[in-house]
Amino acid sequence: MSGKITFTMIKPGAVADQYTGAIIAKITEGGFKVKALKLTRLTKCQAEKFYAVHKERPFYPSLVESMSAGPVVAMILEKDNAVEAYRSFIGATNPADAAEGSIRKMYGKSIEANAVHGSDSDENAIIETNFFFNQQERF
Ligand code: FUP
Repeated sequence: MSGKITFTMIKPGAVADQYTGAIIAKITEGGFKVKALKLTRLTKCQAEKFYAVHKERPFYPSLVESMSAGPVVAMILEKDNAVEAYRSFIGATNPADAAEGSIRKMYGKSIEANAVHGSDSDENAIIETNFFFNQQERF
């Protein structure tokens, strides 16, 4: 049985480009309910931890740099089968390959600056929500 919760982050590039409002509107129109939300900034050390699974990859240093370059909007989203539903909603990792009308196609600039993060499993959704939110910040 798939979980009802996923974690997303509007990445620094999209926040800097003032896409926050449009992206949140699209997410809610897509039937995802916002259960927690904050504007915050990852330290370099937090970005390294968040993307630790990619630490041997050539793009890791640049990814860590860009993810800690400015504020992000972190959210917990609720929907049936949330992880899979949200990943399909935001589109492929590379905006160039993402479906027309998807968030990454509309607001992503490159595979690294791809507008939003979405958890890739129920297990990671729990880890990632705990990374950003305490119980009092969830509704
Ligand atoms: P996704 O789950 O769609 O976010 O994609 P991945 O887990 O494959 O990638 C994690 C992050 O690494 C994404 F933010 C995109 C970034 N990335 C690059 O910057 N370069 C690459 O070649 C692949 C991924």
